[in-house]
Amino acid sequence: MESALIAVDIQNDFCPGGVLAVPDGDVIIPKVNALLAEYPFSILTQDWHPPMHCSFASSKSLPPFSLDTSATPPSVLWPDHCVAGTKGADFHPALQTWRARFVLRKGTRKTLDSYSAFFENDGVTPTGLAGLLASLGVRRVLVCGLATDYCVKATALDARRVGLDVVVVEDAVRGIDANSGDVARAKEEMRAQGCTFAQTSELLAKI
Ligand code: VGL
Ligand code: ZN
Repeated sequence: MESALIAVDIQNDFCPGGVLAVPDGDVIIPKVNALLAEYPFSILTQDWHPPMHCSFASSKSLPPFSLDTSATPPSVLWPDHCVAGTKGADFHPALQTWRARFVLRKGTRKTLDSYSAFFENDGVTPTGLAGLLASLGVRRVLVCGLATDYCVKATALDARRVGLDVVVVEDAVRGIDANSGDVARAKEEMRAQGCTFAQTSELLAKI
């Protein structure tokens, strides 16, 4: 069965030193590089927002990490992050981006965020990734990257929704865990929707 690797948002702003740093976000990079070296179908996603994006707390004059209750569904407001064309939006320099087949930018519209690599946050606007994978005969995706409780979860759940087998690479994801337990709950949700979990070493051994 054809498998594709999806490496979610391994960007400076989500790594230590970035404005929305995921604890130990950079620790996964050697594992992701090893997977990229072995899986010829690979997609890097890149959170890529215009200035004044709807997910930025500053755009709504609210504090970062507060809830935007005017959005449907209510959504977390973030510090300004991954602004298109800035250093924070670049991939982490240790990520071997040259190995990847595709780069998918998401969250590029000012008024609509996109956590998932498959659909924007309205749940219906496709990014095109499902069609791309279908046209390549890909039936299974391995999901790694940042952050477990947001974009990794959304990507894994939407992959299930479009009928793909999903393996979450457990040692190659890290989460924000803004409220303690978020990561554990995200894993439970993914498991409940039929995602399986594996370690990088198992996936490399199986090739
Ligand atoms: C993400 C928050 C805001 C992520 C992206 O990549 O998980 N989280 N934008
Ligand atoms: Zn974002």
